[in-house]
Amino acid sequence: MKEHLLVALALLGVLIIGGLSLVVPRLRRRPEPPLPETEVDTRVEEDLAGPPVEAPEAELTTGVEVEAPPIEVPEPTAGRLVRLRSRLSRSQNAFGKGLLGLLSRDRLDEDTWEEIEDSLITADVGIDSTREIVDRLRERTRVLGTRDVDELRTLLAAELVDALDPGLDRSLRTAPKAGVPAVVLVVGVNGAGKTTTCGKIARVLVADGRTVLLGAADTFRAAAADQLETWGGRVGAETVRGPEAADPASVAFDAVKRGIDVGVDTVLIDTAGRLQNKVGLMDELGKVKRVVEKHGPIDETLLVLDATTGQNGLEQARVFTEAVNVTGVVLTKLDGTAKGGIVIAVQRKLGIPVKLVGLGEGKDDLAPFDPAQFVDALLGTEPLGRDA
Ligand SMILES: Nc1nc2c(ncn2[C@@H]2O[C@H](COP(=O)(O)OP(=O)(O)OP(=O)(O)O)[C@@H](O)[C@H]2O)c(=O)[nH]1
Ligand SMILES: [Mg+2]
Repeated sequence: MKEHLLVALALLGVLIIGGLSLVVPRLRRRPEPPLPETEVDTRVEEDLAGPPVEAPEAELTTGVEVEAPPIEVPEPTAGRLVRLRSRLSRSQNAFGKGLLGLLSRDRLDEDTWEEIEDSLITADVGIDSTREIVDRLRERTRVLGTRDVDELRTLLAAELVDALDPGLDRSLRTAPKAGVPAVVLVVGVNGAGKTTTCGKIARVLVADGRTVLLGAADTFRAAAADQLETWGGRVGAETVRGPEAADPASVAFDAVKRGIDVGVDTVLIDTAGRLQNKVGLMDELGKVKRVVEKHGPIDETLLVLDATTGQNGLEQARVFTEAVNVTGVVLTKLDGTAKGGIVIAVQRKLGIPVKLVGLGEGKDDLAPFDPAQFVDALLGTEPLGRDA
């Protein structure tokens, strides 16, 4: 009986140990499931974070601050308009020569004044501005009894400079305020030269010792962000971009946020110029503006206009001024048109100062606009002893 009891106890012991050996590992493994869960969570976050915008802080900061050897040092901006003068006068030569030829005629009769008017209109000065300029020139010529061709040229130059409103503030608001970067929004129709202009402005700022960040808010065209990044890369400026077809407003928002975080002086935002329709484009720009302004006001909104599109460009421009608060005009491709008078028409019609002019496809072919130097170049005359 006793033996039976011992055997039963032994069997019970084996059963208990066997049972425990099955249960304990499960109990031990129980804390494990959270691990794989955490791993999965992390991966999901990484997937969402996707774009390079979210790359580690240290790496990107380095990209902005350290000047690696291949980074270019753009040329200073002082005197650029003078340097690029030959470009301008090459395309304007006929215009300047024609005008001066007319002024040097023996008799300044009605026909001659009409011809002067015609050549100004042909140069895209616009009908209203042309009338004003010619009327005032006629009046001054009559009052002063001027016959000397040099004096006439000087009078004409003075009228053209006046028509360009030399008192307007043409400075670019690109300086940071209280440690917050200035934000510059660049808008315009497709092909006007927005991306190129963003790149050239970045170079100007870097040449002046500023730090710049570029925002690729043209998500309409896949190559647009690459194009901008190439410009930025040359001068060591970081480009914030979103995934393809991302919301432009959110890319612009991220760019400004990044600019604030890394402490650059200026954030330049490139936008798309083409959408399925004009209303869509304007809505999009309006949204970009509103969203960016969550960080604070936009300091400068530059409208890029292609000078070769002439008076048509003016109509397009008006639409932009209704969607965003344009503070300055960049007139590009002045090297490729004999219609430099468009500068006068643009300012007159839009009431917005032309701040910069594009004079070529080269990296530094962008100059601050100066009415007097511009008129000298337009007339193909020598600068009147002004500083570069
Ligand atoms: N000759 C000349 N060409 C220029 C000037 N500015 C820009 N371009 C050229 O114009 C073309 C269009 O320039 P982009 O900067 O790509 O124009 P965009 O407005 O960004 O165009 P989208 O992105 O398509 O809306 C390029 O081939 C530029 O090199 C200029 O001042 N002179
Ligand atoms: Mg572009």
